[in-house]
Amino acid sequence: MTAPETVDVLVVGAGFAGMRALHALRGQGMSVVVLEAGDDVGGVWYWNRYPGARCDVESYDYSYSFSEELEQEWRWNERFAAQPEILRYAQHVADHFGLRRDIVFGQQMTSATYDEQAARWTVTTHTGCVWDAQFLVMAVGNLSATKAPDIAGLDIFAGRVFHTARWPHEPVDLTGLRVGVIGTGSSGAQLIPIVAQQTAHLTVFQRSANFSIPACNGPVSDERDAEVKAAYAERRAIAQNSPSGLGFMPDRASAAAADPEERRARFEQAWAGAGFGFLFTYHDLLLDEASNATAAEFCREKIAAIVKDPRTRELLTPHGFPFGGKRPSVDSGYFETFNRDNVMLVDLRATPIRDVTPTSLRTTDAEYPLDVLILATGFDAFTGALLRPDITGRGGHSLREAWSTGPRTYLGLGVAGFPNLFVIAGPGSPSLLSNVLLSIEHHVDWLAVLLRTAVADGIVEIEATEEAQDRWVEHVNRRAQETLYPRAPSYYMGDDLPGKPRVFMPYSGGVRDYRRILEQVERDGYEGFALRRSLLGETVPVR
Ligand code: N01
Repeated sequence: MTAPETVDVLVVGAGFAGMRALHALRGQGMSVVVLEAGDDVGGVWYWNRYPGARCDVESYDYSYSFSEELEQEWRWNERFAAQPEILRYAQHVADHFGLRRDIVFGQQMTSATYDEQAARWTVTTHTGCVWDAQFLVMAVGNLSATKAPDIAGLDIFAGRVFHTARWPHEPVDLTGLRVGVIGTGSSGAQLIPIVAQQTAHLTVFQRSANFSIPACNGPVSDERDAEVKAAYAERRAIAQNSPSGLGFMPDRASAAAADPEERRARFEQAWAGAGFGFLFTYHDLLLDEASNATAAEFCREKIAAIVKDPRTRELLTPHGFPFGGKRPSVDSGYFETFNRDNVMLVDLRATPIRDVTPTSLRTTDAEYPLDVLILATGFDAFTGALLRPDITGRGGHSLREAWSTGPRTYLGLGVAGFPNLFVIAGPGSPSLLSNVLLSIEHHVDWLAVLLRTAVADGIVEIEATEEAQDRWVEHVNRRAQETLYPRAPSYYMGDDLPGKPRVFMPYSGGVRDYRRILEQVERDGYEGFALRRSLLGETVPVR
């Protein structure tokens, strides 16, 4: 253990949230240090280097809005940027704003303990370094704690095993190899078409079929770049006022009530270029079962028109849950890949994985010889990165205890019993149901004002109240019940890990309504947070 380093704010994670928090809070005169487990900035874009990794949100929207200079000087090459370009952008931001000098790389936070007397956090890392901070900002991401399947024999496989979110930094040559991929979520759907072109043979092990929308990616022309940059502020305003933060404004029309021909034309148009916008062709696709069924059927017809082999087609066609209830993939040639002679689909529902041997993967009815096994099996979403470290709040209670029945937050930002701890884009906020970059910036801006106000008022402790948190959790659940999300097995509902509590994790009320709620909380003097001053060594309530 080294002597603690003292700072006003300790931020955990140097992804887009942590970098933005550092820039904003440092800019208002606070001392800030960021702890980052990796060797560079970028967060998920530092780790997810698998072939085909790419953003599903348009580059111009999946980028910071806080600096007009940055907006104007950065030139995106593709409509949907690939991982190397996004990582270069993160690195550019870090260099441009001198962020690296306050980021400590290669430090995995292992514990955080709140000292009630001092109203400060003590944070330790895996190397034994210690920080002492008044405020702890968890900028750890919702999809950062990787999940590997519990498969017997995985450790004795003689070939290489890769998780998509821990892909090696050096190039991986798959030429002429027999490759297996487990997992057909967004990561699998992006990786499979690329890997299929490189390998001798690809076996895809699918447990569940999912819906996927074509990305319609392409290069950004100089004209398009100039056009976006000339009206960037308007573009941002539209995004902020759209339910998803992506800029798509659904009208009030219902898909079920629409004329079938008009509806098909609208779906076709969105399919041919809107990417994620397809989800917003009608306002009620995720609210009304009959409306949802029209979009689901349209997607199934698209799969049927692409996939030639009848059995493969049937296996790839999702049934039994609403379209979009589970996050759809956005792909470039995913279904087409299954028409290739060197690609084979294995149905794990019918024949589950039995084990892995040094040279193969065995299901209950067959053995598949493999040289490489790729795990596209996803994450312990929303709560994994927050619950893996030991976080101990007031009264010695752990966050794991507090969230044993699912995450409970106030506004997705604060947690009762954990004063001076804030989560950026945490569970209970729009987070993964939004353009997360926009949601990150919104949270950081709001938090920066809260901390500035608090410090100016001599407030040393800020804590979400139990009552406010209960009300918020109830509100989050009520909004979720208005939607079709709870009807799908998904990581939104905690279905990503066996035994995880089945509760709805993000906020489905939309970024515009959520923004209004945060503005109101601020106007009401941070209603729902207990604010305390220090008096003769004791913290006393302000109200
Ligand atoms: O993870 P997933 P992901 N045996 O959880 C299967 C974001 N993202 O990494 O559905 C067999 O979606 C699992 O099967 P099932 C995006 O938000 C963004 O693909 O549980 N299979 C599923 O098929 C995305 O939603 C971009 O039955 C097992 C797959 O593995 C999120 O990350 C790009 C299994 C996991 O799918 C996560 O995507 C990529 C087991 N034991 C990802 N365990 C962008 O463009 C799991 N599976 C920004």
